Amino acid sequence: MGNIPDSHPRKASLLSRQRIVDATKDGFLADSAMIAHGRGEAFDYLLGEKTSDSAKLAIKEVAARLIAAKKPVISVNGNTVVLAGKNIIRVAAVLNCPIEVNIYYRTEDRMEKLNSFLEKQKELLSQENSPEGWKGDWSSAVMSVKILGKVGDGRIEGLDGPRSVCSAEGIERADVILVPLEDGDRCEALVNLGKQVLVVDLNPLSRTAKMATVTIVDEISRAAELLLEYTIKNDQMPTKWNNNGILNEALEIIATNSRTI
Ligand code: PTJ
Repeated sequence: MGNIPDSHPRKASLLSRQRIVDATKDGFLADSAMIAHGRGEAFDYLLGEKTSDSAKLAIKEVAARLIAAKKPVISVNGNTVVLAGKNIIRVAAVLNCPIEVNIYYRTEDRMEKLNSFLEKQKELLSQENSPEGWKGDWSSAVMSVKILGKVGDGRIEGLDGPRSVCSAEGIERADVILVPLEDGDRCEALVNLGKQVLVVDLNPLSRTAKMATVTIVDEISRAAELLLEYTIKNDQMPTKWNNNGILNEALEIIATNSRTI
């Protein structure tokens, strides 16, 4: 995969696909991770494989709400860690908020692997220069990001079985949760608990996209990069957000692109 020329129009997509393939072999991902990724790819293709202006507005809104939150948390699953783990850690460092590994297909082995992967990434990122526009001690900001989730001492009321398990210090007590690639039931349960649920989902028709407080209809690695930029910029307060409006705009883009393909 290293030999895809930069000029290849779908280079980013092919590299992401390979990351998913490699991480599956290494046991980081759920068996159905490729199916989920493929569904995402199909929607991304229809969206033109770029971040729309309305998705940019949603990313800005998410940045503002995470900054204004009292107890924010970023919940990550396997696909998110593999595709956007580095920028998610950078965002958490800027926000000074924890990351919780919370996976749909929970096994001790995957929890352990994802957790130690993020801890290793933290060490690497702590050696890098601080991101553009950020001032302060980057190394200590990165190393202070707590990776939660191994201890499942919290519960999400309204869900049964392993899906209800979470960290008491993370999701259970959070007022604002950023949770990319969320599933519909859990999104609904978290909203019912009075939490703000901020999601990233390429499918504007998914139950998650419709249930969430703010939906970013964009690919997670692109969205995470912009979220980092906007979180550092910190130039906006949360607004009175019309999430249905943003979903309709995504559907309009798909409709327009479908006519011109
Ligand atoms: O790591 P686990 O055990 O938590 O499992 C993670 C997956 C993603 C396998 C699990 O949550 C799952 O099965 O998800 P779904 O129900 O298939 O939903 C995935 C949603 O994410 C779909 O609506 C996809 O369109 C969307 N999606 C997939 N890839 C991306 C994406 N959205 C943004 N960026 C992507 N790269």
